[in-house]
Amino acid sequence: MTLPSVGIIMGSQSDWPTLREAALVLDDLGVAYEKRIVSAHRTPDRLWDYGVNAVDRGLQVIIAGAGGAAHLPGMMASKTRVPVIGVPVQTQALSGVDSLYSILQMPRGYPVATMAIGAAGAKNAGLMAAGILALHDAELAARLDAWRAALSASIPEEPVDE
Ligand code: RP5
Repeated sequence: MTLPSVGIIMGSQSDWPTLREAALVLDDLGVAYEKRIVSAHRTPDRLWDYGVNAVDRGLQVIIAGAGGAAHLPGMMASKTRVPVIGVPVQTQALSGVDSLYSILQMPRGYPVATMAIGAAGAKNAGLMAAGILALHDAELAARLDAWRAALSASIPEEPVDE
């Protein structure tokens, strides 16, 4: 079995429809990942264990998504030097601006690479993770280049009436 290079973690089951966008693009690119529910508030011990063991388990990138008081990405960044990509999940009350600000404004010393709010951010998190891994994986780099070229080629030159 291929050991996962990417950990996709989220604060709740309710975040999965958003974070699945990251998983889908990693599937497209042939990148092994694992997915876990790890909540900064509801399962702090699980968060601690995940962060402490991330390097030894061979994780190279962690994608962390959460909504509202979204402390998961920042707390994970405080527990491991594995790069953390944060995905602000869109919320009902504040449209995800709460999630965005919670993830974005890290104190110096403990960075989180923060994506856009919602599904687009999750998909870009997957692509960002693949780009990091592709620095040392020529076959993945070729797949990512092809993926990007296909997206570019799919964009029509002219708009049409819908
Ligand atoms: C956060 O609280 C989670 O990341 C989720 O976005 C939000 C709401 O969680 P649920 O009440 O839907 O489980 O911790």
